[in-house]
Amino acid sequence: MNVIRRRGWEIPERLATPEHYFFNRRAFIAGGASTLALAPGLASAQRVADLAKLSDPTADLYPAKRNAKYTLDRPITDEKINTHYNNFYEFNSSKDVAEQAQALRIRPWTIKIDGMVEKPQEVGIDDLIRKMTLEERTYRHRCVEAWSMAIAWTGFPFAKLLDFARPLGSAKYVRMETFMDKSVAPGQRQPWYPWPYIEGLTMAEAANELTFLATGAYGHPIAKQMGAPLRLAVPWKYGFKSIKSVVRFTFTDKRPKGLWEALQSSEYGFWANVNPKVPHPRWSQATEELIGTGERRPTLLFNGYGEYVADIYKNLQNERLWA
Ligand SMILES: Nc1nc2c(c(=O)[nH]1)N[C@H]1C(S)=C(S)[C@@H](COP(=O)(O)O)O[C@H]1N2
Ligand SMILES: [Mo]
Repeated sequence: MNVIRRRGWEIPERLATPEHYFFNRRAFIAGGASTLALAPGLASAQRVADLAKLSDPTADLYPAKRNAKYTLDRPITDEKINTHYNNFYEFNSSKDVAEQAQALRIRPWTIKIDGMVEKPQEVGIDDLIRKMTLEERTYRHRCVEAWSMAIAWTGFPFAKLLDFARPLGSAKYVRMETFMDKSVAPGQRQPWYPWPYIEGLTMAEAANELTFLATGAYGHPIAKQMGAPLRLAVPWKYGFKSIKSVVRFTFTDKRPKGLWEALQSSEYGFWANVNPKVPHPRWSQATEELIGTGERRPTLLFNGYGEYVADIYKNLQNERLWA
């Protein structure tokens, strides 16, 4: 992400507080995997991943069977690269958030479902996951900053969440919200961002077969820096629509305003569909860099997913669909 409103005093987080001391203490307290916790070099990325796998109550559901329908035109991005190049502004505004994000506690984790639904409810993440059938899907991901990755997500279609949530016929949008906890997420102490992170979809977008809620990636529960324990994947839209670490789904008839739209509406809007012909106000969207390989490729309309989603936008040509 890239916003004009960067203040002179907004220093890169990696030059600021040594949060990893804080993280080490937490990982220790979290316990559960005490042999790992006692091992030297705990903070290494591999050990963090091992710890997550051991302590996740749904770890037995991975790896899930791959859905062969969704294929890629490029190799899956190496997991080490993907887990060390992330946008997660709750922690910091560099791509280097992996270590800080380990401070997030992802159990217990309650999802609230409210607004225009038959019955508002709260559900624990493990109960929700066990009501679903997990599958693996390979999707491309195109950030508005003109880089891309390819990921093997594990999760379930958003349509299954709709079955569970039972929204009323009068609901027009689903508004999603990320956790809010300044004590673990230093970025949330930066008051110029309109926290919490919000994103929204129309009901037609939410119900589209591509719209996916990821609980895992690379064959195991999803890494914290990628949005554990539940994140959205809408691969025909710019990456900022794919909200991480969701705690709430609200069904509404008002169009939700996302964090980036609230911050800079001249650059980031509601629809944010990928289109190589419509430049961002400050850079071209014609090509993208494949993270990890350095390769540049032409960007595809709807990020290559037009056959699934173009129909949604047929009668919306007067809307700002591409930013
Ligand atoms: N809560 C939250 N969700 C978020 C973001 C964020 O900063 N906070 N960044 C977005 C952006 S700009 C992108 S490109 C993707 C990055 O996902 P990744 O780190 O798994 O590649 O997450 C999106 N979802
Ligand atoms: Mo992004």
